[in-house]
Amino acid sequence: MTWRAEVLTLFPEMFPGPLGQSLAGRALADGVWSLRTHDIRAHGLGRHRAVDDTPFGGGAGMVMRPDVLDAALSAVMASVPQGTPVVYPTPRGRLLRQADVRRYAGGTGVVVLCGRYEGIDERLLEARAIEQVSIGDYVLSGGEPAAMVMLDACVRLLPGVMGSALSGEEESFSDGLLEYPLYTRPETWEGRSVPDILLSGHHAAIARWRHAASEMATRQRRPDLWAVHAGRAGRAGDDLP
Ligand code: 6GU
Repeated sequence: MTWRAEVLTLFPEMFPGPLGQSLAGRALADGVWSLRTHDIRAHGLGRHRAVDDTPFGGGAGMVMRPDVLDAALSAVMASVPQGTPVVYPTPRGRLLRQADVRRYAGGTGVVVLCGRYEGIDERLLEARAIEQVSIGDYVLSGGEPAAMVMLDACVRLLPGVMGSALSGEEESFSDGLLEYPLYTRPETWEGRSVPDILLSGHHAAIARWRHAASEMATRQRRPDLWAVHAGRAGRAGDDLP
């Protein structure tokens, strides 16, 4: 069955963008997944098809109207399998992790609601089952690039997409650690040699070296991941309300 991505956006022309290239693009052409965009403005109000208005309480920018977004979302939900998750990319969301990506990829697809301007009316998020997800602690001008990031992460996990099934099991986060460093030819470059162990042909010793290198990289670069791996803390953010 084709895994379905349904994207609600004010900028449908941004898609497929990078998702039309390389691994994801080939899988899209092969029918492993489908991508449909839905122009939120088609549900806009009045002669100007308004989708937003000024924020109650004052402040900069515009807020997307809940009635308009609900009309757009309802039209899409009528066409997707029951239980398809709706994801709203926002820096206010919980951080997207590989476990979430696996869950989305393991289902029938996702509906992604891309916001623009300052954001969307909170009541829509309360009234509908919408997962608010952030791709990192920085601010994007809209949800579309974040939607592409999420979809890329999902699509590469779909059956038959990755070049080698093994490369998925050995990558960063598959065991909660960063990936070990990689080397290829030439054996010496700018006076730097490849670690001898990797040329030894001793597969068990190589596996041990790589595991130790993964642990070292994780401890040094991502103490937050290391704490979880070592069982010394809950997941980051678990203590938030
Ligand atoms: Cl998921 N969306 C937007 N608009 N900005 C972000 C983000 C998401 N994650 C980080 N910044």
